[in-house]
Amino acid sequence: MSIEREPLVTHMFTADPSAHVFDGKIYIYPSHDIPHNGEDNDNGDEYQMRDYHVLSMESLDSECVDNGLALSEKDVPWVSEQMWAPDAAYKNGKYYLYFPARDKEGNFRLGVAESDSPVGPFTPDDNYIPGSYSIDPAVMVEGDEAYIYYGGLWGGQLEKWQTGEFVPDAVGPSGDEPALGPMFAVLSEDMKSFKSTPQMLRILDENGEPIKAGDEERRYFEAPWLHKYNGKYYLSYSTGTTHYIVYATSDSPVGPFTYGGRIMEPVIGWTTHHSIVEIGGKWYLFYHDCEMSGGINHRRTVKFTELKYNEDGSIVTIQPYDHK
Ligand code: FUB
Repeated sequence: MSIEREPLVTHMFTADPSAHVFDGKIYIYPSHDIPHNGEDNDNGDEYQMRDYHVLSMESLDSECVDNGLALSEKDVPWVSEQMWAPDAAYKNGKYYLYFPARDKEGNFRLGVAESDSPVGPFTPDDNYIPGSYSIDPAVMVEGDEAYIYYGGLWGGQLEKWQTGEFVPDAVGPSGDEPALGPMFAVLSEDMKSFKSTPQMLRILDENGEPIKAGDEERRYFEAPWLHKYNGKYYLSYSTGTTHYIVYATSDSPVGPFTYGGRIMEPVIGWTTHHSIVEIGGKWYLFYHDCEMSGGINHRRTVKFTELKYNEDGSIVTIQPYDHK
């Protein structure tokens, strides 16, 4: 029986799934949502995660296994709280877990941890990646290079770093001003620092103009993901306030990207966050929603569904509940 569009695990709440195929097996790196009765706010204070568990599947028809504790907040010296959406990468014979969390000053930073196994346990570096800030790291390894993409608005603090320094009361652009984009850097050979100065990716509209901050149906909010299909780079992300997963394409992993369309309509719950991966010659979207918790924003559940392309490379929009 297919578990497509069903919760991958039900014994804990999981979100923000970054899926990969390592050595022929499927691994999913999710956030681990913790149930509590606190209020939701625009700062994301309800997302109180403290550790990571890696999920794995032999195939998309098989049981999804929770491989236990992979990394805990208490083992990372620089972290104060809120271990948000992670990603993982394989390079140099090692597995690397990238994760955002608040440092001791309350600023989100990106950390890295290493393991010989894709399911951990992971050993973290003592400090965050120098020069990193904000949330939602996504790493793409291509040949000898590894690229990291990251950044999210509001609770993710991206708009507070526009000067390169943290400005607590800074607000993002609005109206016709160009929207902020995700940040991007090349990773060092050891995968633990930035080799290039981080830059903001540009996302353009059909006329080659930057997507505007007021264009909330298309502008970047959080949750970047990069994948390559038929020689093109696809940057996909969440639009946040309008709750879409959308994409933009480029001939280069560093852009500029041109807006392409919508991948998924809103799911139950405020956030939407995904990854895209090829498994056995087909493409899949891993995502989360709050259906299992009856719509509680910080009690999310990871699912997957097939993602299809049209002949021209555009992506067919997914209606998350049209199978019900
Ligand atoms: O899980 C906490 C935050 O919610 C993530 O970092 C965002 O992408 C959103 O899914």
